[in-house]
Amino acid sequence: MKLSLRHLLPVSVAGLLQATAAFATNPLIMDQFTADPTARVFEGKVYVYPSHDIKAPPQYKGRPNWFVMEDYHVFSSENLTDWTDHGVILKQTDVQWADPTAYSMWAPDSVFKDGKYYFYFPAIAKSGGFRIGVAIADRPYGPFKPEATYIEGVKGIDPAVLIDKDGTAYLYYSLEKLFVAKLKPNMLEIDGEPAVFDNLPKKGLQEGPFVFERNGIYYLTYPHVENKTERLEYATSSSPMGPFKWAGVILDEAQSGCWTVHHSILDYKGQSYLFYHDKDLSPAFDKNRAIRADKLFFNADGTIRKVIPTLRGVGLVEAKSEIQIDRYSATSDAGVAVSFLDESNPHAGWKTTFSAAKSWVRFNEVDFGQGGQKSIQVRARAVGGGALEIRLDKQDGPVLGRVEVGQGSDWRTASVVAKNIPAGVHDLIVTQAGAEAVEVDWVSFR
Ligand code: FUB
Repeated sequence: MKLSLRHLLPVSVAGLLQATAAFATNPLIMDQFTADPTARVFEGKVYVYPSHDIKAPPQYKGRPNWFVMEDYHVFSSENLTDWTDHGVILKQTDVQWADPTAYSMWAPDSVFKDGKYYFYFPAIAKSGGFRIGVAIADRPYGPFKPEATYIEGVKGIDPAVLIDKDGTAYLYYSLEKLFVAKLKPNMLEIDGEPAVFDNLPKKGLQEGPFVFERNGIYYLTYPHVENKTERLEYATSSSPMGPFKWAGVILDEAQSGCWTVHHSILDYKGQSYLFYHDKDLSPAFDKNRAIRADKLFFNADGTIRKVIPTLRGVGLVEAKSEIQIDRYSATSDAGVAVSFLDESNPHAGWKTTFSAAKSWVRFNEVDFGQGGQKSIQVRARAVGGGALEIRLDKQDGPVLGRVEVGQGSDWRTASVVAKNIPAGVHDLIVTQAGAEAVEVDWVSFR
């Protein structure tokens, strides 16, 4: 079970605390729905500014089965494993110009300039239509104070800001197509008229632009509906204002059928990452999404390699933690299934069911530290009684232990003496060792 501190606290206390939880795998945040992640490096840490999907409250009178969003949280991490939720940084009722009945706090961005953090967000204005506002803070986690009015001359959603090498800031946003406008040095007004990027694919919605510069190439990355749902594409230019030339696909349409795929791209400690979302916590309703991260790689010529989405994600997992093997790196061709532990509460996470002799799961990058852990603990159940074998690095790697799971329908924590536990980072292979099916919640080395 993947639980955060928030699950253990009364709501009033949780709202005040900076809750920390180890979410090295995808999705990154388990205790709430999150979408549209813009990741930035501030003060040496990764800060992720997502939007916040919620279930429609009774007072919501907008479009049914649509995005419902009333506020923003920000999450930070130094290691991409332990994420701190800094709580609500801005809510619709704080914004004078926004319609507080619209629940339309869609995809945001945050940038740092001259000692201040500028948070750009869309919302439906009291005067009608989507507008883009700015809120300002001294720290990346707020408190953010919204400006009294939206940015004049801009109508649309999904703001993203690039501050170029010469200090000039550009605002990108979308309204069916993608737009750019230069920002004045005050970061609050546009300088001149917005321009549309109209040489990108002519057919299908484009939104969620995210622009960055690398080795003199400007990359405009964006979701585009080429077929049925959004996929991530990119185009390149020698100028932040374009024209941008279509260059390829970064992420294919989600296999889950999630219609949107808002994203951002970040370099952190020598590695590039794609932050994006899917609907892991809400398979039947793709307006309740969950943010994810996977590694992204450039080719030597500056082109971007397609990202293969993973459950395993990007953070190292400590051996002593409750290792969620349902976020596996690979499995045998048959005999392994993943499902919610509690169908009525997806936030409680998943279980792995092994249903064939020798079926296996590989979970990469477990950090054993100095090694020498004494026991293997497995939270599991096996109606007919069963067993698991846990090996290191490969299917015929050293056996760390064989865990017998007693017969019964209750979840229990089985324990066995651990052997051969090495130091450092290794992959785990968990295999069904008996003939009977076994369900596993987590594995831990203590
Ligand atoms: O989250 C609401 C909207 O869905 C975003 O603004 C779009 O980019 C899409 O992800």
